Amino acid sequence: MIKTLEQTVSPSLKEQQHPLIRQLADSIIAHWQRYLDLSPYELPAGLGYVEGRLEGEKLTIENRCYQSPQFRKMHLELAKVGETLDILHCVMFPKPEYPLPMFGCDIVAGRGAISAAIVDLSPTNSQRTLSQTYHKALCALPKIQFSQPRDLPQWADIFSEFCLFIRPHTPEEEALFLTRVEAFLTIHCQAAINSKIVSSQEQELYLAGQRYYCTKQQKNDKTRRVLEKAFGADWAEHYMTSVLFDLPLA
Ligand code: BLA
Repeated sequence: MIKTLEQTVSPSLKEQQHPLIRQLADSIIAHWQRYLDLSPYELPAGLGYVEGRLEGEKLTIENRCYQSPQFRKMHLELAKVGETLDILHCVMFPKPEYPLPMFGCDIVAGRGAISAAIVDLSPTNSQRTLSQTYHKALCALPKIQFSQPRDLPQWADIFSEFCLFIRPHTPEEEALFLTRVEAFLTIHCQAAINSKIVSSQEQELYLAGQRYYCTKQQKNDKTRRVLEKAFGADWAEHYMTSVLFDLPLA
């Protein structure tokens, strides 16, 4: 069964999420509102708020989506699988006119504890490197050690050297992760509003970089399996390619 409602449904899901997910969701929106000139972004019909249940537990998905002069799409998604899994997913897709990396963040909490927390500013240029501006700003952040770093899976060659992928072990580590995501967001929003349009030739390369990023993210079987269990394989494929990681049109 798949039920769809308007995107304007009250943000009730957030109240039921793991505290770090709640805080991060509020903080992401606050950063976007503070730095960027937001307008609404229409997701494909019926995909703003979704509930599904095929086998096992109910999956509820709530999406918020915006655009700005620099970003084609800024997507924040909260998902809940029964009482077992809370998920935050966020991606900022730059307009290919601007030489900007992809901001991506994912938090997965199972039965109260966070198993995966990842954030990155992932390069989209043809060398797959971050610009000087980003490099300098990210290098200047205080070094932090987390007790349980995690290894990236095989498909994940899209991430930068600054990618943080951990299992936060204590409330202190959760707070440090939140602070680091906020630093990435601030650096990214400030760089975006100062960035200049590139030549149409370069735009093609940045577009290709975004396509590569999305193609790789679509290979995340852990995300796909959660969606397939609740909605079936066809729906999961449609959702991964048209909402989570849609490829911008040429
Ligand atoms: C991992 N993502 C996961 C896991 C689940 C999901 C269940 C496994 C958790 C674990 O290994 O502890 C599920 N994530 C979802 C679902 C959605 C989602 C259902 O976003 C959306 C509805 N994933 C992203 C983004 C990044 C990302 C933007 O969506 C990175 C910027 C990364 N998620 C990511 C990575 C893993 C993961 C690297 C680990 C995958 C692995 O270890 O194989």
